[in-house]
Amino acid sequence: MSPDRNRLHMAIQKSGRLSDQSRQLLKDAGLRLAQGGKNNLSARAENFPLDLMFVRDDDIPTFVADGVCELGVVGQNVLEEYTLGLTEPRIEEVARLGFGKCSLKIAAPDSLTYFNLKMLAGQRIATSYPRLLARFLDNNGIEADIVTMRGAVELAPRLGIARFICDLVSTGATLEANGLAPVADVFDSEAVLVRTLKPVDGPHSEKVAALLTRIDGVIATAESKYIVLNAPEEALPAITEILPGAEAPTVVPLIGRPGHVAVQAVCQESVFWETLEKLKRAGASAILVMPIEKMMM
Ligand code: PRT
Ligand code: ZN
Repeated sequence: MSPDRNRLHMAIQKSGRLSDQSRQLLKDAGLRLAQGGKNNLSARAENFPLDLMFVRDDDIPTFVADGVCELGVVGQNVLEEYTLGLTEPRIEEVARLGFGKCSLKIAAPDSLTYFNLKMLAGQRIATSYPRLLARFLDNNGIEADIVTMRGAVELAPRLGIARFICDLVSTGATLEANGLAPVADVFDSEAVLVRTLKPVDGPHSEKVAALLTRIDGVIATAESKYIVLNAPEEALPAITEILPGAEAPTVVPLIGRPGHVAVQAVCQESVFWETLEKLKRAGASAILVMPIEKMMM
């Protein structure tokens, strides 16, 4: 790969749990990605000076820390494991992306009827995240033997490699299928946008800032809704209280209905049916909830 220095570079996972949503994020940010074959290592954005590099998730922190890519999308689990091995900061998290959620957990054989962290002392624990596990054990004053495996960690107890494991869990089905049960939470993770801490030159840093603003907009829009409703004036304090994450709603008088107003607000948190029911009970009527297509703060 010989990167074109007039363009930005972003590392995303080539194929795996984060690939589709990483690409979708960029599409939502208005980038048109050139169609390439599945085996392509990179792709150009046609309408923004950005090249995407498709790599293994484990390599993303290195690419970004080294400045080969100014930006990247990676799981906090992979980022933190990498960062714990550095002597000085070389990469920083700039935004949480809300997908790829999982949790690094310690699991024990499900035959175990009682568990206490102290029971880990002197035991062997298999994991692909030795630094995160070592920090957790350290924080809890426990000395145990960490067995590092690159994959198939859940097989370790059956193979007699370790009694306990420490692995990523999302639904818990893999643990269950292997006769294991979660006993302790080590680290919660989701996909994040990362940037290099290597100095980025002038014109480049403007492009980075422009892209980050767009991505911030996409993240804000994902949860946000525009709410319009009618209400008697005296119900306004209660209604403003209920509107999730709405600052300073717009209030306009309703012609022909004295004492009644229309309220408009951007809600930056999820709006559930329960929220609408509460609004109605507080006196609101004609409640409309609309998606927001684009937003720039
Ligand atoms: O080839 P490459 O190295 O890029 O991919 P990979 O196989 O290392 O990674 P991949 O695609 O499996 O995961 C990429 C990232 O997705 C991880 O680093 C996490 O940030 C995130 N993620 C979210 C997960 C999971 N959920 C997840 N459930 N990563 C892995 N798992 C695995 C887990 O290791 C276990 O084997 O899924 C199994 C457990 O799932 P449940 O649903 O049965 O609990
Ligand atoms: Zn990987």
